[in-house]
Amino acid sequence: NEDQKSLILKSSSHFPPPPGVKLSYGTAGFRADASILQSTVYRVGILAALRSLKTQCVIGLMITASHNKVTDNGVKIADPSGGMLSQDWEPFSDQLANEPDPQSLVSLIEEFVKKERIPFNGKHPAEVLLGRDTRPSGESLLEAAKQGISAVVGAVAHDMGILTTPQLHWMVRARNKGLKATESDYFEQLLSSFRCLMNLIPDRGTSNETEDKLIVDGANGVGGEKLEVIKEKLNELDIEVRNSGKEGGVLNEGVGADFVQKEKVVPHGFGSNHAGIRCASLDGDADRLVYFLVPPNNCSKIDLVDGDKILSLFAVFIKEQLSILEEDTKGSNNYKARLGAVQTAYANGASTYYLRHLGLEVALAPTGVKFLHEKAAQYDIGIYFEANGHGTILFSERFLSWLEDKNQELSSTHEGSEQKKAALRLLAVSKLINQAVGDALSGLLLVETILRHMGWSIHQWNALYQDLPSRQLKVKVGDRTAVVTANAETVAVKPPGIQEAINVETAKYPNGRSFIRPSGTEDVVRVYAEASTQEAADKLANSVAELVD
Ligand code: NG1
Ligand code: ZN
Repeated sequence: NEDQKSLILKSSSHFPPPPGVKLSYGTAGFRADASILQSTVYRVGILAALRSLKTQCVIGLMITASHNKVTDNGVKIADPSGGMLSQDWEPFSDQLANEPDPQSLVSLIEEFVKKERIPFNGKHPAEVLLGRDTRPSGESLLEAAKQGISAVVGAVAHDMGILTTPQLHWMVRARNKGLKATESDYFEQLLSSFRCLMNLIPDRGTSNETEDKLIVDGANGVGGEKLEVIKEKLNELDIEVRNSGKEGGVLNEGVGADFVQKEKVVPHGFGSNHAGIRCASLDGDADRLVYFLVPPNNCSKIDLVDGDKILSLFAVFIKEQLSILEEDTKGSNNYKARLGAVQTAYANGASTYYLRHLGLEVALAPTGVKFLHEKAAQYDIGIYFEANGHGTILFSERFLSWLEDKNQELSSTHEGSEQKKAALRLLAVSKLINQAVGDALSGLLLVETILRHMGWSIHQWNALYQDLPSRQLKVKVGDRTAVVTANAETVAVKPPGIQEAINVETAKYPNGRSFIRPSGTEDVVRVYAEASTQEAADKLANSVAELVD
């Protein structure tokens, strides 16, 4: 109506879009230098309110640029389930961000509201939960988001403060399920399911090889800060947080999961005297987690224990619990659960081989967690991870309700049995692991309990399989959209002829594999290569990069 139109006209005039910049809702929302994002974030505020009206649910708006540099920032939406914004709204998001003036903005919104039949007088007014990471630009961008939300008549914004990305997604999910959804509820759920798993660890006498101490690199961001909070309540673990941001280090600069995974060197703030100690690294908004260890007598190179290996550890543990449950063939209520893994083309070939050998179905999805999440949701238990450490485990409603019943049944007949313990463990995992999105803090607690359950050191975990040597490069190009891929990004269909040329290079190396794809978050084309030796992987990556250039 007219009031609504004039409200948007008036408030949007305070947020003119930066001239000559075209933004797009990529793999992880909008990202750019923070100085040009005011208008975008304001408009995403409007978008979030509209999305809330459309779905008649609570929506999340997170201000973060994750692992990117501290002067960047970004904004993304969490849908009612806690997952990423539905892909069919992405084109509208792009248009919304790029409309040149208030008048055209209003027309675009008007048209979209009509087309989507967005109810302006539905039962629930729009409600948006806001979160941001520790970036200094976050505060004023949050203000812009609030202005955008209040440009929609009746919309309410709740500022949830400085949060990890997965905390905000968790809160949105919990709110829409009618559950308690504060930060302390989040911590409470993590801690109680963690304790439950710790209490169910088999007594293995002296054969527990898990090293006592864990050192965590907080990327000088929000994850380190939050870990300091739960650490106080985790008497069972000896965790030391480095790069918590309090020591004055810069967010993501020479630290964090992205740096550690790509460069394969010790993060800043870690001396060379950590040989043999179990270490982990979070990214800037704590949705990625990698582990690593520093080999003795080696300058700064690390042995990386990446997302693929976290996936493998989770798979081994879950498979073990499912097998125990399946041994109970006398029970009345049996169910053969489908356990699957989802990876991207970046997954190390050795990990895919290992998982298939373990008996899992392994599916491939394009880069971007929204694609992996969607595929993983098709299994009873679907584990997905990007090699960079973003991933989680999804449990289907159907499987969980079977498991609850089974657990009840076992209580009366098999209290204290191995089957009962396996059921309790799986239920605890489903509560500990974030069902909305990859979460470094909950992932870390699960890794820690599984290592103790197995009695494994990080060396034993790392030895599940040996990574093929790999190399990642990025090539700056005039127009990254010139590269178009198919088959979960394993094949480049454009520019013409390039795939054939990649094949020729790849065939020169034993166990060679290589692919290219346009980044969804940076203006580059990424090159990945793997082969039997590091030298061969490097050479292959370089020659493919030359083809792109
Ligand atoms: P792009 O820039 O599209 O490669 C990167 C990561 C993704 C994902 C997003 C979002 C790699 C190769 N790519 O995407 O996996 O994490 O950022 O943060 O690591
Ligand atoms: Zn992140």
